[in-house]
Amino acid sequence: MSAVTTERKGDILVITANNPPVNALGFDVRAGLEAGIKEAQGDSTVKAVVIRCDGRTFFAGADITEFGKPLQEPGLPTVVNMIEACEKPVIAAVHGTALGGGFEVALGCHYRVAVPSAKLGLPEVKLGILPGAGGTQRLPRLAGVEVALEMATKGSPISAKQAKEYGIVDKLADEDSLTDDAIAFANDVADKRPLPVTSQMTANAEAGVFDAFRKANARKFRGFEAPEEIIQVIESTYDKPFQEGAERERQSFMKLIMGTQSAAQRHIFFAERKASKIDDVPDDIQKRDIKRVGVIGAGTMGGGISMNFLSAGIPVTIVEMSQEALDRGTGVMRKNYENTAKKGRITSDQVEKAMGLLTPTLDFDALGECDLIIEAVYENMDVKKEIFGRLDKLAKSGAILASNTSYLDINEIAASTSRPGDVVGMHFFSPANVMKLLEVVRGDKTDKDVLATVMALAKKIRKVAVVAGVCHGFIGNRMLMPRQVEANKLLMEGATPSQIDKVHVEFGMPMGPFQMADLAGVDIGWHRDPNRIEDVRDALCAEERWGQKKGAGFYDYDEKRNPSPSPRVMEIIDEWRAKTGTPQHEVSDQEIVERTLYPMVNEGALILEEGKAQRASDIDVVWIYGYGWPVYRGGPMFWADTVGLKPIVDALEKHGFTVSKLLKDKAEKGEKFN
Ligand code: T1G
Repeated sequence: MSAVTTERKGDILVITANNPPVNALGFDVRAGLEAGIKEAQGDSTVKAVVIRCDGRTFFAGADITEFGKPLQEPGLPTVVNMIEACEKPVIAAVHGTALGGGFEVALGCHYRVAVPSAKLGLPEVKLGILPGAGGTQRLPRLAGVEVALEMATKGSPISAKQAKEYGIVDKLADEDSLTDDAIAFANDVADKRPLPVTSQMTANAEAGVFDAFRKANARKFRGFEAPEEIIQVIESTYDKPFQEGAERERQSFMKLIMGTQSAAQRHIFFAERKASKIDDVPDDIQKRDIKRVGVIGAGTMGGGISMNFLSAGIPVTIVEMSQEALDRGTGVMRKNYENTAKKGRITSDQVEKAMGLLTPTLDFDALGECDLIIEAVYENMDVKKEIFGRLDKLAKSGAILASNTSYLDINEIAASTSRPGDVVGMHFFSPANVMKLLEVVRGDKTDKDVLATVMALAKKIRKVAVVAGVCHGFIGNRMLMPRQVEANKLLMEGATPSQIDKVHVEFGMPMGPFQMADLAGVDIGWHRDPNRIEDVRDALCAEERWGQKKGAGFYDYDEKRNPSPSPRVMEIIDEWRAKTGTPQHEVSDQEIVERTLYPMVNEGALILEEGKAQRASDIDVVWIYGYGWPVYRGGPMFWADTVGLKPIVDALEKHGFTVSKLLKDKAEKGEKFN
């Protein structure tokens, strides 16, 4: 079946592409479009052209799987320029998501007709590149510089309605008659001489718009190369002839796509999708039907977890021990929704709809109606085993019993039931209604259909799910531990909290180990005996320096929670350096990298060795979506490949670490993780 076919509808030639799953603009599609335009040009009875796609969406962009391979002509810029140069009006019929090169094809057309549910966007920046088929030239001319800067540097799609307001879409069609409406539009303009976007006046730009845009987005773009490159391309070409601008765009495109950041971001694009696949579970396995979710615990985690399902339209029964705790929990959920509505991200109707799906109750037995029950209570194995013992008796047959534990043994919890096959870990990351990562912890006896059901549900609630095996801390928190141990040691040896955190923030992390401790709570896991002081952390906790929530932790905080280095903390650290007799030395930033980041790679290799993660790219996904690892570095294992495994092994051995067998073997063989 050809990827592109043509069909006459009266005077109109309809060019249809069909390249599942998303009509990516691979070679066959590009060649087919080229042939279709040539057919229209060569047939005097053709008065106008409609370009459309079968399936779920208009072109979703260039075929990312072709990147890195020799380009097969015609390249996409050539095809888009051909469309634009056609002497007959070409109309794009847009549905689904016209993204990247797909949007650029539409911009090369002379008109755009779209259904209201369509979205149009330039997500190339999320792959570390830029619109490389004229998007940086046509969009400023069509919709203005500000719209082009916003769309191209942030990569978020806009609705067809918004696109019409910007002058990008010429007509909104009915959802169920797009092709007919596009053909009718084509007939209306058939006798008009097509006016290519690039023949229009160059774009106009307010003075200072580029520097103002840079300043307003400096924090968001920190560390990324592509956004600044895009700003420079538009800034240097918006008032120049199209050909000159197109050449500048091509140069920047080539520079970015050859770079490490783009390789990292493309790696994560595919890694995120690969993570949803479980090697020994067929995609088409029958999944369980989840009509109602039960959540035990209406605290921070239980409330956040519940919101994910409510927002996806799934009813939730939430159980607490006291009315006061229940009211507090549901109040926090409502407040969270209302805050989101204040930002314009959801409507007040959506708030009421979500909250309307919530059934708060003190009646534990109400969980008997649920198809999935998620326990989100205190991190204590005895408490969890008691709860699962009760669930075993009251939950309906086939209900999935999940724990939100962040490190406890799922096998031990499962053993407290007569149905270990129904038991699984669902480790949400706080705040659970915001963080995208979900670690799905596979017990030794967890049934395959339970895993498949939870993975599919994760996609429905817009989470990125990664399967982890049972071990202390699963994948993410397990790798956090060696980082924290070493950070504490470096503190004793001469480094300061600020220096260590600064190295991590400059690396691209949202915050360093001590900033993170202050945010999460220095007192998490503390024995709570102020008289038992065995290290710096105990000393801080004994003085109620529990972190941001107390206005003081490793840092001092003002009323707006702005941190500043704390003289008192340095006194405590100095006391403990003396008390333990720890030899002091000048700690370099490089040593901090080698002793806090390299051990994470080593732990990741152990996780792979033990089979607690399916693939190295899964570990990368965990750290991007669970901890804010900079996506332009591709995750810990991808980043290790870019550093080189041999230098990492040498540094780990220099610092006295025991290097995992897998890491050592790969280093010796010159292999990579990904
Ligand atoms: N190329 C190749 N494969 C793609 C693809 C693409 N552009 N987009 C998606 N796929 C695959 C994906 O890997 C998965 O495969 C399947 O399609 C379903 O995707 C010149 C150079 C369109 C919103 O960045 O945002 O154009 O895992 O699971 O959740 O300027 O896919 O099933 O084997 O994501 O419904 C710009 C990327 C490219 C869009 C659909 N375009 N795609 O989401 O399904 S660069 C993009 C998406 C470019 C030009 C430049 C989403 C989607 P598999 P999915 P979904």
